[in-house]
Amino acid sequence: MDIPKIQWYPGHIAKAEKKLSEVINRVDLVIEVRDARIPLSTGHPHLDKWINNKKHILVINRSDMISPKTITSWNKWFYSKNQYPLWCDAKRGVGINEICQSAKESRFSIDNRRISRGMRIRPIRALTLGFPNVGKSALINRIAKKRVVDSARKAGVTRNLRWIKLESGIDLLDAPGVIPPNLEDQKAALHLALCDDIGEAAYEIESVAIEFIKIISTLNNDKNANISVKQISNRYGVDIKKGFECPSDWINEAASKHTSGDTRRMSHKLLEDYRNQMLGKISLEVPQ
Ligand SMILES: Nc1nc2c(ncn2[C@@H]2O[C@H](COP(=O)(O)OP(=O)(O)OP(=O)(O)O)[C@@H](O)[C@H]2O)c(=O)[nH]1
Ligand SMILES: [Mg+2]
Repeated sequence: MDIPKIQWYPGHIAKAEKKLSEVINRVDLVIEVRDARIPLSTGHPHLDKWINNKKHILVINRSDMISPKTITSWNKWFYSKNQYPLWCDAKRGVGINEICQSAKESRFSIDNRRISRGMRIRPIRALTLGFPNVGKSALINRIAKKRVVDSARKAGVTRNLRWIKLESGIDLLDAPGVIPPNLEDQKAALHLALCDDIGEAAYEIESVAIEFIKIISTLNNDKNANISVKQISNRYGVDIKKGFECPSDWINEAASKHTSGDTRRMSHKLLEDYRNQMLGKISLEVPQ
């Protein structure tokens, strides 16, 4: 891959990881949140260490951003690995009941274990864990049924650890997104950049836009990725298939139509349009 190296590990995340490591032993349940457009790249390489032998619920958020067909094929893929993700759209509140139900089941089994050991029952402690901007805080607000924590459209909104007490006997911990200090997998880093899961300061926008067009070109033959060449071409009045041949020429041509020839602004526009679903429900990763 010829894009400049993508690295992002802001100070607040380093601090948060340190604080997390201090409380992690007191946590009973980890609610892991991933991004449906990139369910593999948003799987944290150190997750097993965080979970240790705690209960674990895998939530794949932003289900509205990929097609139902892609979800079905991901489910087949996950089931074959004995993993059973719960899909949700935390923005609109879809799939939240199933997550609450699963958390309650975890609570019963933790309560029973404490009773069998002669221990007092207390609220269970659940941590929402995942990469920045995947929708952890939005999910907490949905579970709590009111806005209890900040949630907004950029990576790095949650800066501190914050406990939320729920009536259902569950204490939920909102934490900043975590990310490995070293983004060794640069393909995953590119996916994180495209989905706005890492800050823009971490990469050069034109190179990332060029890589985006190359990814679309590769995914174009995969039905699961749900690429609509027509929708993308019509939006900019420039055939995206030309971009498949030479991405930088496509950006130049689109820039001359839309951003007075400014290719940087055009690159930004293309990525923002993708993130705002103006190009359709495109999944950047598909099960292999
Ligand atoms: N389309 C869509 N948008 C979502 C969904 N969940 C969250 N969002 C939006 O994504 C943005 C980021 O959500 P947050 O809840 O702040 O994400 P976070 O994981 O807490 O981010 P950090 O605190 O930065 O780690 C917000 O603008 C949400 O409205 C979803 O399921 N679908
Ligand atoms: Mg947050």
